[in-house]
Amino acid sequence: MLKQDIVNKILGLKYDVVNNQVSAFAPVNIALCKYWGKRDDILNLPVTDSLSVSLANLGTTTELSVNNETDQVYLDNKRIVENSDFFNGVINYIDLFRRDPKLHFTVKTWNDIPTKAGLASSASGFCALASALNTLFSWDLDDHKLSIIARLGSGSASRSIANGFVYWHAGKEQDGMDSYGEPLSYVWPELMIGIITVSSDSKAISSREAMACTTKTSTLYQQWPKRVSVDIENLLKSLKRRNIALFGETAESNALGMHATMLDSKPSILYWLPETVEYMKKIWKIRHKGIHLYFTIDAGPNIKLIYEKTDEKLVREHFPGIESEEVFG
Ligand code: 2P0
Repeated sequence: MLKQDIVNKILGLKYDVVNNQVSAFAPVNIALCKYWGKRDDILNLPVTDSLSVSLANLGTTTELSVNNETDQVYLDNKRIVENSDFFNGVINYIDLFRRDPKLHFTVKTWNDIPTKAGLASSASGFCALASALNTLFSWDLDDHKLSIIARLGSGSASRSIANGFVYWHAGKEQDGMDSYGEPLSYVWPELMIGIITVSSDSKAISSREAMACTTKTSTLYQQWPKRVSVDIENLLKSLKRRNIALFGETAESNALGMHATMLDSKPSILYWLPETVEYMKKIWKIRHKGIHLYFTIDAGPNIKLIYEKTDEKLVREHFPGIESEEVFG
């Protein structure tokens, strides 16, 4: 099945531009139980469910307008050259929705976080773009359909549709109509995420390639779906009781489990830098003193701290210069 089939199924074959210029924002989301491995790599359908938390104040803002000349893409106020990876990523996605070949688009996008540095900018980026298209064409999509449309850009974009906790159902259907992000109603006002940027360089190997290599070659990966079920159960339990120990331990261990499957790939994939490991050890040392400080790491070398507001002062003392975010701020 092709992306275009899903777009036609959701939107029909004909629609017109209703607004000439629109703007949309989508938050970054941090996976607490990771999406790692696809059951369909065209539609970005995952092997397992995943669960994330969005950072309400960090994300991507995208301005979309129509013009009659040529497609233009800007990132953080800089014009992106045609046929670069970024340009093609945006325009190939927009092509799924271009009914009139004479219609051209200007896409201006601003990220609050480094692009492609394992800080989930593709998630907020494609979700903001999907959301801007939704307004431009007045599709009036509900969360479920918007999540599916965003997923066609990037898998994790399916979870950037809302603030707070979002559960991405892997689904079983071949067309993926049952694979979407569902906002959860749990609120945890004390919860904090701290971002330690070890490096903002682009990663050498994309998540897509790394996932494909892991699912094909890692023996450990065979255990991954089973462990995800247990981790999700524990995360949901921890959310009900706002149990930071269970929450943090589960998220941290899930992230390390994901990286273990990558190390077990042939060839091995390792996103960490020496500083990443130093920070991990430092966090464990602080935790041994009884502080509820945990971390998660995505497909990059950067660290996201997980803790509660009561420990904000202590965290700032140990990690000066980190960017800390109130999840429900
Ligand atoms: C996640 N990551 O759950 C996992 C954890 C990275 C590590 O989703 O190929 O950019 O576009 O579906 O969404 C990053 O993968 O991959 C990701 P595609 P995506 O957040």
